[in-house]
Amino acid sequence: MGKFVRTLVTSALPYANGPLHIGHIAGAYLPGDIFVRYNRLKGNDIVYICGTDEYGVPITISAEKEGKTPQDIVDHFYPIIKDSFDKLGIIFDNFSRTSNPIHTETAQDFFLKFLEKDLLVKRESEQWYDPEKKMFLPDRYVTGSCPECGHEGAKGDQCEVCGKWYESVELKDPISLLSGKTPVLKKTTHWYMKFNEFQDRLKEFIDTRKDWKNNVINYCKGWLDEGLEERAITRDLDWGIPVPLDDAEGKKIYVWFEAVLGYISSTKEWAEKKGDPSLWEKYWKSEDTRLIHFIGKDNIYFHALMFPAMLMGYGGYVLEDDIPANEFLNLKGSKLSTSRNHAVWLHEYLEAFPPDPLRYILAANAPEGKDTEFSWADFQSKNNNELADILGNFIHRTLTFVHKYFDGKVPVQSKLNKSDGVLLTHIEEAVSKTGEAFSTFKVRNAVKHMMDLARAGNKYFNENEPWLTRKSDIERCATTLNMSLQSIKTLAVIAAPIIPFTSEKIWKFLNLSETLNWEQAGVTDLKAGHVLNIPEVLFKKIEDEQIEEQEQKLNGS
Ligand code: B3M
Ligand code: ZN
Repeated sequence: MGKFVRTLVTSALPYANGPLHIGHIAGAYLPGDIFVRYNRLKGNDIVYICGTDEYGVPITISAEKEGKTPQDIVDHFYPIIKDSFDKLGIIFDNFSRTSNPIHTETAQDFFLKFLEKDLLVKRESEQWYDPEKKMFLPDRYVTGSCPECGHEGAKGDQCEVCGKWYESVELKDPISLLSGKTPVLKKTTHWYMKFNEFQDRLKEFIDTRKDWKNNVINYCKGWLDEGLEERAITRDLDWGIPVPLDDAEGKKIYVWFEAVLGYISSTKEWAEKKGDPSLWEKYWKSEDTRLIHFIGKDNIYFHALMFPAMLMGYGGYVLEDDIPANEFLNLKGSKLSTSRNHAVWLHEYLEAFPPDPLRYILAANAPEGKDTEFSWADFQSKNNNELADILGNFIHRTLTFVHKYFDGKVPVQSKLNKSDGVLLTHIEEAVSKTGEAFSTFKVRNAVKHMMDLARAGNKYFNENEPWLTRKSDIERCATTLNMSLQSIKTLAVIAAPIIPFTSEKIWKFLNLSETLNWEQAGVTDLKAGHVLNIPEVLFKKIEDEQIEEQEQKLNGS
C-alpha cells in the first residue's frame, strides 16, 4: 500500500440496456471483485463502487428497437443486472444508478465548474441530421467507415477494430441507424471541453504511471502523440442530464462526460447510506487514497485520459493510481456483444450452474494480456478435471477419511518427515505467491498458485498412502491427515477471492470459530481433537448433455 491508507475501487458502469454477459464479467467485474475480496480479507480499508449507466445513445437505441421508453428500459434492466451481480458474488459497497438525482447534481456541478473555470467553449458546428426522422444523430445513431482505419460498419463514436474514439461527423459514408439513409449536416451549438489544454498535464500523469499495464500506457501514448483536441460534451437528445443553463433547450450532457462521474455520485450515495454524508470526500479528495478503475480495453480513453482531465480540471480530487484494463473475452472467435445477441448471458448461466465454476473459469482464463476465448467444452473440462478432480477431491478424500477413521476429529501430528516439509513449503509458497498475484491484479497467476497447492495436497496424500499406514503405522497416518487438513485450511483462504462460495463451505467443514481472513493463510494451527463437520460434494461433475444444451442455446442465438 505504501503511501496509501485507503483504496477506492470502481468497475465500469454497465449500460442498463441489456443483461450482463460473461464478457462483461471477465473484463471489468470479476478482476475487480477478486482484488477487493483479497483486500477485505486482509482487513484493508477499501470501498468498491459501481452502478448502472442509464443515459446516452445506447439506451435510447435499445428503447426504439423495443418500442419502449428509455425509462422503461433502464427500470427493466437495473434489477436484472443487480441480481446477477449478487448471485455471482460480485459484492459492491454501493450499486447506484446514473438516473438518481444525486448523480444529476454531481454532473451538473462539474459542467458548471468547467464553465466557470473557462474549460468549456460554446461553438456552432455541423452534426449529422436525419431529415426523415427530424432528429440529430449523435454517436451511435450513425454508422459508417472508421476515419482512422477504414473499418466498415464502425459505430458512430468508436471503432471496435482499431479502438479509436472520434466525433460522429468524422465518419466516412455515414448511414442513419433510424432511416437507413445518408444523413445530412445541419448546424447546431454545443459546449466543447478544452481537452487540448490538458495535453501536458496528462502526458506527465501517464509518464509517472510506471506500473500500469503496457496496453493502457501504449493506447494513451498513441492518443497523446496525435494531440488531444476539443471534444463536444453536449448532445441534441431528449434522454440525458440537462445542460444546466438557460440557453440550452434540448441539450443534454454527453453520456461519457457524466457516466465517469457516476463513480463519485455512487460513493456519495454510499456515504449517505452509512449515515456519514461527507465520508465520500475522504475517498476522493485525500492524497492517501488509492483510486483504481477496473475496465475493459474499449474504455481506456475515457478512464485514462478524459476522467483524469475532468478531475484535474475541477481540482481537489485524487487521480488514478492504476487502471488495470483487460482485453476481451471472445466467444467462437469474436467479441461478445449485447446488440448482436452473441453472448453467454449471466442470468441464464446462473439458472443452470452454481456461480463458482464460472468465476473459476473466467479467472483462470482472464483476458489480462491478450484476448482469450470462452468455450463450453473448456468450462466442462475445467470444472470436472480441475475443480472437481483436484481441489474438490483432495478436500473430500481428506475429510471423509478423517470422519471414517478418526471420529471426525483432527488427528494428532507427530514427528514430521521430509514429505511433510515439502508440503509445508508448498503451503508457504502458495500464500506468498497468491498474495502477490492478487495485489498486482494477476488473477490467472493467483488461480494457478492456488491450484498448485491443491495438486501438491493430492500428491502428498497419494505418496503417503494413509489407507496403508492406517494399519501399519497409525502415527504416520494421523500426521498425514493432520497435515492435509492444515493445507486445506490455507486453501480455503487463498481460494476465497476466486471461489468465495466454495471457500465458505470449506471453512464450515473445518468448523473454525473465527471468520475467514487472510492472516489465517499459512497458519498450520488446527489442533488435534478439534471436531470437523461432515463434508459435502463441493463441485458436481458437469455432464455432456448439460454442455450440449448450452451449445444449442448459443447456436440458436
Ligand atoms: N457504460 C460503456 C460500456 O459498458 C460504459 C462504461 C461506463 S464507465 C463510467 O462499455
Ligand atoms: Zn478503426
